[in-house]
Amino acid sequence: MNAAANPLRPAFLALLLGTATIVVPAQAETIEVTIDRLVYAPAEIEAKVGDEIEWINKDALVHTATMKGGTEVLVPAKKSGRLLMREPGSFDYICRYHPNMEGHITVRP
Ligand SMILES: [Cu+2]
Repeated sequence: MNAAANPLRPAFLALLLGTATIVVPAQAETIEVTIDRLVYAPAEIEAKVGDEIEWINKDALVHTATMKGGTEVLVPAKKSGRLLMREPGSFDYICRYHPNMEGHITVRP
């Protein structure tokens, strides 16, 4: 029997939970965009600052998500690429190699 240790346990758990609450910030999300046959789907997405966008490339071709203004994510064939959205704004992007591929991200504060 370990009766002496039991009264300490709830306090220990409360301490752990309290710590977790401090460490975990506002919940950030990962928003997935599939690339299939040279199309971003969905083409229009909304995110919050701190969210990540993940492009999942189902094609056997390299694609990119290239924002006007410079930021570029390389999305290799059959792989994925991620981008952390650090600022609010409205961003158009295209694929560097297939400029008729177009997508849009709205990032809210
Ligand atoms: Cu492409």
